[in-house]
Amino acid sequence: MLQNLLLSQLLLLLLFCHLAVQASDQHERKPYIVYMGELQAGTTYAVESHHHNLLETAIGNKQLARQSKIHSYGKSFNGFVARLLPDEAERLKEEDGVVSVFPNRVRQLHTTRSWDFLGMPLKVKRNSMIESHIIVGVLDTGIWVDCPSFNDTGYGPPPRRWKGKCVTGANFTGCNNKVIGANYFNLEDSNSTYDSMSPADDAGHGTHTSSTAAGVVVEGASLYGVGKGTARGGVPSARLAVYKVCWTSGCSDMDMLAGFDQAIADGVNFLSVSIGGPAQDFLTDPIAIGAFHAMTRGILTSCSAGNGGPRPLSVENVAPWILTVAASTTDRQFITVAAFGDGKNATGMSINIFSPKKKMYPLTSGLLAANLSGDGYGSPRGCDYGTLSKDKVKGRIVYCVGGTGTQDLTIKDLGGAGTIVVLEEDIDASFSTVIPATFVEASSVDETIEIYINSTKNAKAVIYKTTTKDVPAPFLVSFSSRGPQTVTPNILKPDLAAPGVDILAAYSNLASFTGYREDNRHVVFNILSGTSMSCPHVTAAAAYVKSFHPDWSPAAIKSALMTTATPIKISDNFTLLGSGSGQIDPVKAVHPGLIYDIGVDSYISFLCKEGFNNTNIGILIGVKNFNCTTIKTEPGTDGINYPSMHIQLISATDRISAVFYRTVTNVGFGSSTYKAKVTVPEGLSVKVIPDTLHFSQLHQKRSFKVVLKGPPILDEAFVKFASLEWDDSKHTVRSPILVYKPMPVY
Ligand SMILES: *[C@@H]1O[C@H](CO)[C@@H](O)[C@H](O)[C@H]1NC(C)=O
Ligand SMILES: *[C@@H]1O[C@H](CO)[C@@H](O)[C@H](O)[C@H]1NC(C)=O
Ligand SMILES: *[C@@H]1O[C@H](CO)[C@@H](O)[C@H](O)[C@H]1NC(C)=O
Ligand SMILES: *[C@@H]1O[C@H](CO)[C@@H](O)[C@H](O)[C@H]1NC(C)=O
Ligand SMILES: *[C@@H]1O[C@H](CO)[C@@H](O)[C@H](O)[C@H]1NC(C)=O
Ligand SMILES: *[C@@H]1O[C@H](CO)[C@@H](O)[C@H](O)[C@H]1NC(C)=O
Ligand SMILES: *[C@@H]1O[C@H](CO)[C@@H](O)[C@H](O)[C@H]1NC(C)=O
Ligand SMILES: *[C@@H]1O[C@H](CO)[C@@H](O)[C@H](O)[C@H]1NC(C)=O
Ligand SMILES: CC(=O)N[C@H]1CO[C@H](CO)[C@@H](O)[C@@H]1O
Repeated sequence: MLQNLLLSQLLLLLLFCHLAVQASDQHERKPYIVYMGELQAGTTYAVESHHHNLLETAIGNKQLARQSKIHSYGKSFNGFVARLLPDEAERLKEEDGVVSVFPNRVRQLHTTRSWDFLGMPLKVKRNSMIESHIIVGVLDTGIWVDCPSFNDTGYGPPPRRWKGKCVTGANFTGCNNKVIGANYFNLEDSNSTYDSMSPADDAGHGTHTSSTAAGVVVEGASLYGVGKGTARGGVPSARLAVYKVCWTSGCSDMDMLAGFDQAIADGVNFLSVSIGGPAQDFLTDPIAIGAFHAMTRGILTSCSAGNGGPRPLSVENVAPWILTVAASTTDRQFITVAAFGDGKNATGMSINIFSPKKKMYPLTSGLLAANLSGDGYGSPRGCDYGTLSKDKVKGRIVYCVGGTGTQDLTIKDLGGAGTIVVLEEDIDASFSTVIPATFVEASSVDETIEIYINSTKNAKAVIYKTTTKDVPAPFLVSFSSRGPQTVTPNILKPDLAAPGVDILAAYSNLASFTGYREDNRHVVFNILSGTSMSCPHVTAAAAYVKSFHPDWSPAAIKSALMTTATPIKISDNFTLLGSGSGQIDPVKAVHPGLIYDIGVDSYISFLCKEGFNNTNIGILIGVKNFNCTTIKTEPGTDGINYPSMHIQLISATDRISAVFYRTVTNVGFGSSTYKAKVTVPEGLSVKVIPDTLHFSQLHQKRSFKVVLKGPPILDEAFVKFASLEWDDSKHTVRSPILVYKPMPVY
């Protein structure tokens, strides 16, 4: 209240002493996004002047209104960005045609063998002609075109449909027939010295994700000999269009929306977005908004689920029209062995490209190397920054217990020769280190190492270069974000999982190998982990499915990937809340048998049921006087025809009672009969009515319902999971069924 008063006073001042106040006032203004839904047909020319009029009304001054506007969207949806005071933003919310007004926020990136692991060998059956007409759009940090993964030898000109541009600039000289488009959006004009004002990839992230999706086949790729193999994207014939929306400062909402606006208009078929922020209401979430408009134009958007795991409630990018991707492990682990002077060994994880130059190095521990007059916070045992004494570390390998997991940087600073770090948590991904280093799980070492270090002035150790080891897979990796989601609780998110651990792919020559500025090593390929890496795998898998079924809707492709996925092994009660339908199987997804299709109208009726009002939905879809009561849902479905089934109980003592209405479309053989098979845990009843579906021809639809009943979930577990499989002996169409009981709040 007080703030409002103050602001309206400011506004009054503004009217009277215009010039004097303007400068400081402009400084107070922050960028807001004014989102205005679908473009009205035939009004494109008037969009900008309409934005100016709205701004003038809200700000009350024509000149200031013009100065305040940063950008008009209007290629694929309507809206603009302007510097506003909070009360001006409030006023704009009330204007006709405005869906939402929200402050610009900055989001973060969700930082090859993976394709063989997914059952897609190099010689997999392809529709290369059609594949080469598919354009994969990537919203990320840009691209480094001049690397082997984007060599366009043998590629014809871009598909005729392509309307995009190749914008050149700092460190970016042009595109080719592989990377057919490149653009960048930096609306706030953050002129950081670390950012190239062009589509050039200063960070390496965008080059990595782009090449994972659609890089060409490169033999003998490796990172300093580690992880040697053939690097390739999932759809090597497809084209790439990159939209740089992430900068040193992060990825801002307004830049991302500009990327979506452009990419949709340019004619991409898929969008891959390895970026996220806290899940929020769809109408103020730029990724949900962008992906919605993409969906209405037949473009499927895949997004990373986030790296907030294993914490529950951490899943991001949860809109039902988005394909939300978790990260799973592959069957190859990068391990780094340390050997001690007493003959013992410890095996940890890291990507250590350094080969030892000596047989052994002097060894000490954080405790022994503590700087007693140090002023650093934290513990010397964990080798926390500022707690160690330089002269006791120099030239030595330091043994650290606990701490931040970034000890290699600290020890390098102090002139150390390496570090062996023991961590309490599960370690299931490897990260590049700036000096020889390995991260060991506490459970795999004992006190004898510390006793050895204490027992002699001549303690020694060596850290070997990283090697690979075959391991069982897939598992859900610990960092991958988990549900339950809170925005639309009855839709299971993430949708599925794909490899996101230790992925070898192309890298930018502008970025340092470890991403640290002090590091001046550059690599052509790099190994990265994150749901950022799993997202482009799914984008490519979707493009692969489309190359066999060019007419399928985004939801049909998504359904095919979900119902053919391999369930992830349940390792705890949150596995399903973190991996959805399971790990993608792209080859199987080409022949799903049945699909759960969802048309634009179904999404709209879903929004109606979720309580979005007629006015806002009308603007969103560009229909005047829209009324939810007029929208037809798929016959036989009530709500959204989602390929997974999920409810969250309101309270812990609720009985389980739910009905899911679904409709499947036959895309397998003309005449077929599918039988329902359910797997049910104790204390849950699942009835499928009818439990047999007869099809006499292709594209026929059949509806059924799934009735869930059960007593309250009284034990400690907060989930009950079942599954439904429609089986015609040639296809298995699988949906997870998950009931979640709210966790007790302590
Ligand atoms: C691209 O690939 C072709 C054929 O494999 C090769 O001859 C050429 O040297 C490559 N170009 C670059 C820039 O690597
Ligand atoms: C950004 O910085 C560069 C180099 O310092 C300068 O040439 C350019 O004009 C700056 N751009 C803006 C918009 O300030
Ligand atoms: C320790 O690891 C090194 C390198 O892998 C190996 O050569 C050595 O035999 C191992 N020693 C023991 C005791 O396992
Ligand atoms: C110990 O810490 C103090 C305070 O930060 C610092 O001045 C001193 O140089 C450190 N000593 C060594 C040997 O690193
Ligand atoms: C090793 O020595 C340090 C420093 O004196 C001591 O704090 C630690 O408890 C010792 N560790 C073992 C296992 O004896
Ligand atoms: C799920 O939680 C219950 C109760 O805490 C426990 O008994 C069960 O083992 C858990 N399931 C898994 C797979 O961890
Ligand atoms: C729809 O919701 C917006 C706010 O989200 C509100 O301003 C508007 O008055 C509502 N319209 C109707 C018809 O309820
Ligand atoms: C929507 O349609 C229903 C049924 O026709 C009608 O009762 C209701 O008043 C309409 N709502 C609006 C906002 O026009
Ligand atoms: C790798 C590379 O080409 N970097 C260039 C980027 O642009 C700066 C400034 O023009 C050059 O100094 C770098 O060599």
